Amino acid sequence: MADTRPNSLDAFWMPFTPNRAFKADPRMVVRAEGMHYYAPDGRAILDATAGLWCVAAGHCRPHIVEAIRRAAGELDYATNFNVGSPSAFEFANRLGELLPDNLDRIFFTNSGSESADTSLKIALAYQKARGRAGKYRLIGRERGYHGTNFGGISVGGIVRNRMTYGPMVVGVDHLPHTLDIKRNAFSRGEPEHGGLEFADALERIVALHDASTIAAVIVEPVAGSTGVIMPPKGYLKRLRELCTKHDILLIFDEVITGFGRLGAPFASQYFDVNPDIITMAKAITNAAVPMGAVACSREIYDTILANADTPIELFHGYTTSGHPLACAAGIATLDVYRDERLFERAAELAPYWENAMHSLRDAPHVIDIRNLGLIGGIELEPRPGAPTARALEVFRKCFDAGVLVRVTGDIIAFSPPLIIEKAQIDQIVDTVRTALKSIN
Ligand code: PXG
Repeated sequence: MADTRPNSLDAFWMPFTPNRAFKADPRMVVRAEGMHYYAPDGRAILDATAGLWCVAAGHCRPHIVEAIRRAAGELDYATNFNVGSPSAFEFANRLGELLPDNLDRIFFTNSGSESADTSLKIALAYQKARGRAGKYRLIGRERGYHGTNFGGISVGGIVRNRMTYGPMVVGVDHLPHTLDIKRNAFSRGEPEHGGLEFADALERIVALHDASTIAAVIVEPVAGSTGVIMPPKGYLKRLRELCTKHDILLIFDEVITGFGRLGAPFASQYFDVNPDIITMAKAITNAAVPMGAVACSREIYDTILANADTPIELFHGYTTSGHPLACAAGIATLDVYRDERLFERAAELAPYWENAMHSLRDAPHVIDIRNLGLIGGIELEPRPGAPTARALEVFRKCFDAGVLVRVTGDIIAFSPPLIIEKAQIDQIVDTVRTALKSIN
């Protein structure tokens, strides 16, 4: 086997990673297939996180790999500024078939962060195009995660992602987050309490700023990155009602919930709530090539096109928007989802997954367990004086025992590929239980 050891770890500034700790004690993977990563020594590591919520069809799927290889040798790059390449049109059409009715006008980006910022810019452009330029405010949510660009961190609500970066985008306000462990601990699926009152907080924001100044509300249907927070029953429907009532656009950031995570193509369909804009990324190409997209209603697209006062209707885009390799990967990924019925499979496995997650209720340090679709979150009581230490120890112990989990704060998060087998769900639970028992 080729020598896969890098000669130095210094140059690569790793994202969202304690660089010093990692480089002192590195953890590497060099290969992946199906449900597993492989360490340099050949050890298999079960991927309980689908990479970072993105490898929904499992790793290195041959149909996707082949499509990328073919595209790379056929049309390596073409700009989509004024010159089209067929795969971008084909992929946009295919996405339109999966999305909720009428959300079939697709703008391509390269990541979830770019999708979030693109969606906010489209919301503002739409309000201006229809003669409501005064509607400029953007409403996010506490603990929200919409990537790391300036728009996304402005509407986002994770303090460490915001506090270093100055005033950010102005004219932003935030809804309260929906985590309520006191009332909803150990809920199975959508929590019972708080749906209407958390959503009705939008009425207070409207009362404060007036609806005539508000362009859009952006939320994750299920908040992932912050540590898996479910929408309580009725919450998203109520948000939709209020946005409609006040003529405010509703944006769902489906970067983690898109492509079957909840057992439907998008969370919008799972919750039967139609937003005006959906952002996506990650599993859009099974993460085999970076890509994101923003799906807009025809009303938004048509309004912006009809009211443009220059030939270019929207001054926005990326050199690699709709990149041929990404589109080829995306089309092949949708084939795999369809041919293997992976979204249905996620729905079928969800009850087993729920029982497995909640079987950890009596494990040490556990103060809450949350689940929906093939998402799980286990919240630990923080170690006094050392928040996040417990979860990090669990992460390391699980990795050493051959299971990759995610931790954020004192929450362990799970989002396995949709191809997971029941025995592998059992392996995850057993490994986490052993890890929890072994720490103090
Ligand atoms: N929106 C949402 C809802 C996300 O979850 C992004 C936007 C940004 O996507 P990009 O592709 O720019 O990273 C995300 C990303 C975690 C974790 O541990 C989650 C994300 C990224 C990194 C870690 O849960 N989500």
